Amino acid sequence: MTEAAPGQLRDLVGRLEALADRRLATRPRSASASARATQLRDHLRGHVRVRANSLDAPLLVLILGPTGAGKSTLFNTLAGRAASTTGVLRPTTRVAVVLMHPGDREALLDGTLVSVGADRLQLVEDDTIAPGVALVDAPDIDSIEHTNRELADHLVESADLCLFVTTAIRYADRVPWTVLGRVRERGLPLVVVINRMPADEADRREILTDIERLFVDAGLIDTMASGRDARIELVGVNEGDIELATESLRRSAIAPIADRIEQLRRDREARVELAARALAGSLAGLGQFLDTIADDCEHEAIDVDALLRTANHHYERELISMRDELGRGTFLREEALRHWQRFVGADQITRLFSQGIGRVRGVISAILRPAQAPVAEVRAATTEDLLAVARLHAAEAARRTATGWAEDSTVATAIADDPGLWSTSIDFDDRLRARLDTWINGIAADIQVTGRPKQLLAWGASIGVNVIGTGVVLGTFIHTGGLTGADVGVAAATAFLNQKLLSALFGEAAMAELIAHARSRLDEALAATFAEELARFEGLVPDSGQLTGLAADLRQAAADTRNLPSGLPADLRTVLAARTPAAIPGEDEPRPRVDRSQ
Ligand SMILES: Nc1nc2c(ncn2[C@@H]2O[C@H](COP(=O)(O)OP(=O)(O)O)[C@@H](O)[C@H]2O)c(=O)[nH]1
Ligand SMILES: [Mg+2]
Repeated sequence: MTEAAPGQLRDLVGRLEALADRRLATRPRSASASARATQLRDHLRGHVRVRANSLDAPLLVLILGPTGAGKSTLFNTLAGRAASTTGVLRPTTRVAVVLMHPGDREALLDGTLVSVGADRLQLVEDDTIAPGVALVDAPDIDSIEHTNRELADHLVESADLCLFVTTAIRYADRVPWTVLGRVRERGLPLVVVINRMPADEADRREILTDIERLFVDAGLIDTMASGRDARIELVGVNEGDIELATESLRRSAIAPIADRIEQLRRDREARVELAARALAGSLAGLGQFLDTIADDCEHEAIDVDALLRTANHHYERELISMRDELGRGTFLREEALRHWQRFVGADQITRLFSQGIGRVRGVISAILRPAQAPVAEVRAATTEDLLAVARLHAAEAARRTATGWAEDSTVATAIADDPGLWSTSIDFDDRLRARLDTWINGIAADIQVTGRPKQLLAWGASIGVNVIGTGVVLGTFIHTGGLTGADVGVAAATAFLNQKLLSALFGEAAMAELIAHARSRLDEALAATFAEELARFEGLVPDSGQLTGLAADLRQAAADTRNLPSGLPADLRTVLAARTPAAIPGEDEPRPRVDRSQ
């Protein structure tokens, strides 16, 4: 035994709680994965933390089972009063009814019950019972109301002992194995109470044998058959007469259970032993549970990657097909091209070009009349036409991505709930327009840089940087090399003249460089806008790297949990029990054995 053991456990619990919170923050994608994450958090907070702090904190004995099994009747009988509503009208128990000594109230509300909402608790305080054991009547685990089942599940995570109530009449179709599976998984000590047993000895034996067989089939047997320390015990309770005033049975009818509770109330050592057993069960189950949650995270990371690949694929494909379309210049409206063609194709210029570029440079500025250049018109038309093409392609990518994602159950709801995801986002035009403005201004800046060493600034000033810039803008889309035989007409003619003009001003190489630079910056602007569109989808799923990182941390924690000193709960028993003065009268009395055939 080491004093360090409880500290080591508490440190681990802190780490595990942080992992549970991280897992919940990733919004688990399936109902079962989500339930596991919630169970881990509830279990750590409501049980492991509480027990790591004290094995002496009040025990939580949970009465659990399907509707109509007689849980509330059992509870009332143990409480000695009609504390919990019983009856055939369902559902009757919507809250957790807690019978406790007033002295245990604070420890329970700050510990085991800390995360159960006050509105879900009905506290029944009784100062005539001994402190140390709280008895809880849970809502039905098969309640049609989701919040009732949720509360019952929550209590399973906190309890130290589960009294699972079923009836001799309908046990076969009334044992909800999922809950018992979790009880087993988290190592919660379990007593199965078979209510309303017939008086006939042979009938009783038959029922018990049959129930035992069901537990074998459900894989719960290995913990059942091993005798005195078995985690599952079967206890039969005879059919009794209901006392209407107290909605309960005669106490003698439930003697085996009443004796067990009484024993725990009387004997501190028995309580500490049960608390240690519950904690040991928890610690034994945690490693596997953490690994399962790590599996969940890894599976999700794979699913998320697949979804992201689909989305990326559609946006990339549309971006490529849009680039292709832009490179052919066919998206530009003819009207604007015609105006530009008239401007750069003035008779004299065409004639000058035919005389050789070197000689025309000096006179171009004299011939071109910047005031007549349809700069604003071409610029506006180009921007609008570009926007229209981009919008079409982005909308197509969105539609294809949404269609694909709608097939995936984990994001289907998010996709269905947001009609905006099926098209471009509302501010698509604004964002792209702003980028295109920046792009065009960037071209003007490029021209000034390119023009300086060639002493073109003076020309630029007289022709107008904006005019030349418009030529470069158009040159990005229409160029003789990119036009095929089919694309004759105004685009081809304009491309030819536009190129002549630009190469006359800058020379072939500098012109090509200007245009290449403009094209790549346009690509960036479009890609950035598409990336923002894609981000709307990416925002719907957790980051897959975050999920794999979390999985790795969970696996490490699982290993650390397995590496806890094996005798730790016993160590805790010694360390924690040593802190509190014992001396509750009667604690040395032998513990009565519960007879399985009762
Ligand atoms: N006659 C008789 N009725 C019982 C017995 N146990 C439970 N009941 C009745 O069965 C019904 C359901 O019991 P209740 O305690 O409300 O079940 P719960 O839904 O599990 O809480 C009630 O009408 C009880 O009076 C019993 O041993 N004998
Ligand atoms: Mg009830």
